[in-house]
Amino acid sequence: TAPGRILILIKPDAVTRRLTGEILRRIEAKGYGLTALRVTTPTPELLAEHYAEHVDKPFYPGIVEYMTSGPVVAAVAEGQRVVEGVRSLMGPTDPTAAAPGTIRGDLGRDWGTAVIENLVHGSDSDDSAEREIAIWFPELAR
Ligand code: YYY
Ligand code: MG
Repeated sequence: TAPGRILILIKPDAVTRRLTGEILRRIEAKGYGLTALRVTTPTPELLAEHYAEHVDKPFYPGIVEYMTSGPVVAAVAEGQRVVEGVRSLMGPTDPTAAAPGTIRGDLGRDWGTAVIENLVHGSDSDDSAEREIAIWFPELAR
């Protein structure tokens, strides 16, 4: 079957901590290929689209503050079952609870901030991936 695609964001905490290479290394080492890569500081408007499912949540203002605090690295990776594979590599949302061996579990912790700083975003389904790729890389929209 055709390879899948996923939108990955290396969030500002990870970029600031110089973990971009380490995170991309893990994704590449598992065998996925990068097909797009860009450094950008997102606008609140772009974030409202990206986080449409969260805009009404109490932690949303914290998301905007966090995600506009510095540059993010946006990437598209592809491969068979890449959404499942990258989500597994990332680990669950809370880095304190994420298992060792995962990106969030190995590299993240609770810093006492209002929003969970967890280093990385990965689309949670094939449909989410296509929606998010169209937001961050309009030239790659299908
Ligand atoms: O997909 P994932 O990043 O693991 O979590 P989501 O439920 O999509 O939430 C997106 C983002 O929002 C999460 O990475 C941190 C933040 N967040 C939070 O700060 N507090 C929560 N209770 C839930 C999510
Ligand atoms: Mg999510």
